[in-house]
Amino acid sequence: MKRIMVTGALGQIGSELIATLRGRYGRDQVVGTDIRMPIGSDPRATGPFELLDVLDPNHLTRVMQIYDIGTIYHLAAILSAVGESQPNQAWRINVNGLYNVLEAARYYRCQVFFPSSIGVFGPTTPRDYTPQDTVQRPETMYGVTKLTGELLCDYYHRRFDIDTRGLRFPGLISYKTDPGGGTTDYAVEIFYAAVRHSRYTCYLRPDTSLDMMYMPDAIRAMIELMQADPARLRHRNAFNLAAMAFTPEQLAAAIRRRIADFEISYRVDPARQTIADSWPNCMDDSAARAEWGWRPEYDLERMVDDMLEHVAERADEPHDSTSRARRGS
Ligand code: NAD
Ligand code: AKB
Repeated sequence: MKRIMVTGALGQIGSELIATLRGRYGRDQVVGTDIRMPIGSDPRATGPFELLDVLDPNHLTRVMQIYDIGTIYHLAAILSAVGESQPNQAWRINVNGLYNVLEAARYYRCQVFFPSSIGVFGPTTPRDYTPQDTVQRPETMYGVTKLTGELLCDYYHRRFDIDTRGLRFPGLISYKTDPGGGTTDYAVEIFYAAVRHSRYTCYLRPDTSLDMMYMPDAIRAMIELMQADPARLRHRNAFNLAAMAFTPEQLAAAIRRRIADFEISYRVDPARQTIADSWPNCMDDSAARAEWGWRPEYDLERMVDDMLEHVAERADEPHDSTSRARRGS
């Protein structure tokens, strides 16, 4: 069996994806790659791992040849908040990096997974139950790069018959690896702040509704889409994907039902608020449900129970609850 390669494997999604893929297909079948290396007893180091910059096409193809890669989960990217402060870098990594991956996939005839985002929509898109096929005029560099990615993946499928598939992820919530500088990171930070200090200062307005998803659903969705019968896929790049939509005040209320003295206050960051205001309140994911049987397992209540349990277990570990967006790393 040809091997699977994951780019950006040390990020929020990649860290959990390589563990799941290795559990399913075997440790040596999954090659993690990133511009950083896992260190010490990091579980992500238990299996093949290569230092790889997706902006280096020669190194990319060499790694693919050495490991006989048949499938690429291309996760390396810059997220929305960091992307707005470094638009040039966001374009280079998100677009040129994807282009290098698609060219390599064309050469080695690989299947490619591309993660798109709710960021591909903009203020002129219908905000409620955003349709699968609708207006896409994003106003962030992140959105521009993700929309370009969707189009490039469609093109490589149509023109070169590459099996490209993609999902428009909502904000992802997880406890194993910190989020990487997005607009939705508050929905992770809030749990650490609640468990440690019983209070959180949120950078979005209390009524800002956004789609969110718990990481186990996101990982399952990626693998299910990649295994789906291609004859049933009308959209490929990329499917709207939904599980729950909530505002900061609704999430805070759900946490308060479990931590009675939890308090939330608000100090709005205009940059991230502007991004959030341009994204949908909630998406219609009926195409994913119809074409490959998508069903989320975690709603708000179940996600909050699970997050609080696991974040409490990690309460003694060092953790910087400010997101990478604010830290700029
Ligand atoms: P992340 O920021 O946590 O991880 C990205 C990884 O890419 C990092 O480990 C980083 O070191 C690596 N990277 C950066 N530049 C690189 C380069 N030039 N070459 C190789 N690796 C490089 O991101 P994530 O949250 O894991 O997101 C993965 C993908 O999913 C991204 O494309 C993102 O746009 C998309 N996505 C994420 C979310 C979310 O909420 N996490 C939502 C929608 C879409
Ligand atoms: C971000 O906020 O940038 C990501 C995303 C929704 O794409 N979480």
